[in-house]
Amino acid sequence: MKKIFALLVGVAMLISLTACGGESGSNTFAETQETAKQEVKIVATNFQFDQPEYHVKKGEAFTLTLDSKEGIHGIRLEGLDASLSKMNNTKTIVANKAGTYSIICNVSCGTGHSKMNAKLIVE
Ligand SMILES: [Cu+2]
Repeated sequence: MKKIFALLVGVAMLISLTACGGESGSNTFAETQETAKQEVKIVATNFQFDQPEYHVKKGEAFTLTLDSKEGIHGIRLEGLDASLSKMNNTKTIVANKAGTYSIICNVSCGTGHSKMNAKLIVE
């Protein structure tokens, strides 16, 4: 009887460990072929993005577009494998998880480079 109980505990622990591992391994954002329902346009100048935060809905495809109005900038979004640049400036993405994710400039654009950051909030 004790052996069965120990076995059950062991199996339960294994299941919970596997569930945790699966979650941390998956990306928050993925590129998609779906038609976008939302649009996030980030306008970059020297040396800031036009808004401190941008909002999207979880599970709804959105286009993320970088408009470099002044200077050359790029975008690195936390949880997305790809990045945006001046030449490759739009992507359709879907968010799988709610949360707040950082947006930073990934091009060494000048003296204010380190101040170029914003947040993407998935609701
Ligand atoms: Cu920069």
